[in-house]
Amino acid sequence: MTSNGQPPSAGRGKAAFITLEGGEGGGKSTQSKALAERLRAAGIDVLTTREPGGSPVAEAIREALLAGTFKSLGTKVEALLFAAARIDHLDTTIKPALEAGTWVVCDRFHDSTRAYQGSLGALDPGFLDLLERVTLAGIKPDLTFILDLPAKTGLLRAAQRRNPGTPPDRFEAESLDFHQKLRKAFREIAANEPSRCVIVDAAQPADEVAKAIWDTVSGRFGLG
Ligand code: Z5A
Repeated sequence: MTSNGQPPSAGRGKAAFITLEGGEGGGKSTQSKALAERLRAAGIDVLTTREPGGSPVAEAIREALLAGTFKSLGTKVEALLFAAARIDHLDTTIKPALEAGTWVVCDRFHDSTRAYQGSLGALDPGFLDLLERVTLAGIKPDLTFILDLPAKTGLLRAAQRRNPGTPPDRFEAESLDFHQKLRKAFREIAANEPSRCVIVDAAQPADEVAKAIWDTVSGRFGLG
């Protein structure tokens, strides 16, 4: 329930909130764009956005987080900063869009905090639950795709895409063991919330991943 006692989707009309999640190089940006194109072709107004970021303040927090500015303060502080960025993103971008009837497709959202900061810092699940409740205040995605692939494949894709001479960012630079734990954490999130989360095999060619996503979206929301 939301703070005003309404169910989470009350007052949003038919606009859906869809998130894409998973480890590095899973193809979230590629698929977010492809899904938005399919939705627009079906006559649906859609906004694509991302986390961390999606609003001017949240983009500023993103830059510092990915540069590793706060790494020395520990995972709990980083989790709070991801949450601060998310609150602004929700207030200034996501909620207004949904209220105006615009669908929202978001590249990463709250599951990334649970998976990354949970795996990185072994944060107390009670702390993560509380942080999530305070941050989301009742707004949860209607549907989440977990783009699943072996950690090595994802890291290789991320490295190939990076400009020569650019170092990996704060999270890409973590160990292979961390990225394998991350994959497990996302799979556990999907297993715990099967009605919201759908695992997609992201090792397939990009158009097959896009087809699997579209088949689910069109079936779930009754699009032709
Ligand atoms: N983070 C966190 O710790 N806590 C949080 O709460 C949140 C985030 C919200 C954001 O980085 C970082 O913040 C992220 C987690 C952390 N960790 N890192 N690093 P980001 O936004 O810069 O990066 P990302 O979200 O991890 O995305 P990505 O690695 O940039 O990849 P992607 O969006 O999933 O994939 P892509 O850009 O669409 O594709 C990557 C490359 O693979 C590209 O060259 C594509 O052409 C190629 N590609 C895509 N699909 C395919 C297929 N199917 N086959 C072959 N090649 C493909």
